[in-house]
Amino acid sequence: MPDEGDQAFRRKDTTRGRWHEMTYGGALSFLRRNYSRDLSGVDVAVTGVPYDNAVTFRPGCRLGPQAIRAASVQLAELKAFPFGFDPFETLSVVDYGDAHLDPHHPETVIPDIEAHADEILQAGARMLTLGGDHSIAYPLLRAHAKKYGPVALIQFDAHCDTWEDDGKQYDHGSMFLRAAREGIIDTGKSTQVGLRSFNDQDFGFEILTSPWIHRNGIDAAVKVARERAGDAPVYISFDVDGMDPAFAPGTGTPVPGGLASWQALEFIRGLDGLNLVGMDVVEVSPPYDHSEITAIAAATVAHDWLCLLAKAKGAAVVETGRL
Ligand SMILES: [Mn+2]
Repeated sequence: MPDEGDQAFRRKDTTRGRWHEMTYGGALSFLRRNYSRDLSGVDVAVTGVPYDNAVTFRPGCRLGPQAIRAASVQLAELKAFPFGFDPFETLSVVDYGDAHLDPHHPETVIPDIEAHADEILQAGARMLTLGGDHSIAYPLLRAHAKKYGPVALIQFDAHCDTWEDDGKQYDHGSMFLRAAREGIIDTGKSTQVGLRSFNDQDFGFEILTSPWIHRNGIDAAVKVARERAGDAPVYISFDVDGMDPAFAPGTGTPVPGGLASWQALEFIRGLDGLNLVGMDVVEVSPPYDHSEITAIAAATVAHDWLCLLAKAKGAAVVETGRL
């Protein structure tokens, strides 16, 4: 298992022959970082989970990691906006490649993602995970809770993803209820951001719907999420369908009335100073995207999270202009 996947980079024995792997997965490298499986001294490992068997409507987000990596390259050139620094002068980041999965044995996928996450977290790095459908957050949360204890979840989404299932099924609309019941999310410290779907219960989450955010503004929304999280370990799960289809058309279950990309970015940047332990960016479906709109937005929120980690580690913000 540890030697499988990304064979173009990792196969050492021969230049000949074909090999079996997910041809739709593999590393292009996020933000032009080095591809590496050596995590000594590494602060953050960026990794893809190219899996979309758990979608309920349009598929395609197994191609998300490659699209987000490809879209990220234009952020790799200049100093980060609005921070005014190069985050990689402070923060050591590698592209760890993708989790190697066997989608034709779906019962293996959850444990394999969790093992992949354990490998990274136990080596001492934080994870920035590129999905994949939103179901991948469940094994990621299990691995993070093993390391950090129950996490405060800040979930960007059009949907609550806390619907009941039969306890055996694995879809991208029920995993946060399962995670809450397992105690790996502290719902009392968690916030769902941008919702515009209905569920009879909130299961203890604070829900900031998109209409509420549109009426009350980003600052008020950020304040709620910050106060709830306190000093708890914060895991951000960013489903791109939290954004409006105008800003994120390339996704499987788009819902009108969502956040603009600027609102999402302002929200992420507003989480500065919290105990940020992990992030995933999920549900980018390139076949439904146009002009890389969705993939660029996804790459940018991920990039800004890295900048917050760099700032927490001492990178000095340079302010020019009115921010
Ligand atoms: Mn979701």
